[in-house]
Amino acid sequence: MTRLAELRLYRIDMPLVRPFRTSFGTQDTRDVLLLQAITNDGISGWAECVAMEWPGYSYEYVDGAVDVLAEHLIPAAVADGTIDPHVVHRRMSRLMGHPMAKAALETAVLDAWLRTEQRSLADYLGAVRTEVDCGVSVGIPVDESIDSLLEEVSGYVDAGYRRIKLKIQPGWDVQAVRAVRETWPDIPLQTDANQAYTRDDGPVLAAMDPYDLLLVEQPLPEDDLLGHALLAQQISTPVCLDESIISVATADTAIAFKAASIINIKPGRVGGYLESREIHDLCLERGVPVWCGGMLETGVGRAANVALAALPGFTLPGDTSASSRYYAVDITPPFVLDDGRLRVPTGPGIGVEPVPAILDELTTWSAVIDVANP
Ligand code: OSB
Ligand code: MG
Repeated sequence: MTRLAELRLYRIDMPLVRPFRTSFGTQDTRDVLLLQAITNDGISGWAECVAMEWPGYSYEYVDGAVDVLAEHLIPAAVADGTIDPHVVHRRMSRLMGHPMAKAALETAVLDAWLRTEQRSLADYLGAVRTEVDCGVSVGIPVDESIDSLLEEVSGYVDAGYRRIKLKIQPGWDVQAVRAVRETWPDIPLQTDANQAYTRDDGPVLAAMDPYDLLLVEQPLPEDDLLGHALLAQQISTPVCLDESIISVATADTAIAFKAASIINIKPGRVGGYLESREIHDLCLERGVPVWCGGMLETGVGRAANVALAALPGFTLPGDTSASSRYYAVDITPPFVLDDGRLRVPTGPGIGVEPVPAILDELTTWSAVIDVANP
């Protein structure tokens, strides 16, 4: 019987092609935690933990993810060597929080299991597309100039991206949106505030209504569902939630109380691809459009996200950009945009793996954890 023999953790340092500034901070590099789940017959499952270096987007962060994985999640979920991702999911659900760490462990096991079964993640999740429409998330220019913004957006429009998302915050909002809309009257456009506004900011958010935005993402703090519902009554731009949606239950609540009419599904934020699929199914049933968010993933996380984005309810372009949007050198063969789309991997599991020499060169720390003592 196939069982898990060993888990390897790697931390890699990935320089971004340009700094990424949001309302919660600026990043120049991505400190990525990778998991490799190795079976007794030498098959490797791979996953990327999307926690960032510091708790700016959510409370999780890389050091914390390493700790909770090594001390709690791995011992609780895979000590007997199971490679059944549903068993791993159920066992981890008895521990609170830490969805990004849980998602990484579940996905590494899921990938190993699917490779053993010779089945692709896209097929397993229920993909209906062979390629997905791609958008791009544009940070706040470090020099806060509209010229820099237009230059960056221009590069993405030329590259073929099918939707532009502008990061906004108080002081960097209406002007930026107006400039991009006036330069590209027809491009699908949306904004993401990462919780930077308050319940009193209805007027400034309404000031962006004339620019034909697909949605505004997470304007208010993550715990303020009522605030989002009240805001949705004050603006005509649809409200989309990212940080607030951490589970099927929160998605159901947000929809029922009209706090969101569109949902960004990020597997790390909700604890994995199994939970992501359930949120997708619920939203499809409720007629709520979803799209696949991103966390500046390497090719490992990107491959799995692209598979998820191929499900039928993902009707809006995702933050599933090409490798070159983020990194000069990706750790997998690069994802390349073709007519504004990325191809869904078809190989077993997530369909890609790190190039050993590149992984080796970028690794700053690694650990081996024996998981099964038969
Ligand atoms: O809020 O969607 C977000 C990146 C890091 C953390 C949070 C977010 C983002 C992005 C970039 O917007 C998405 C991507 O291109 O990966
Ligand atoms: Mg977001």
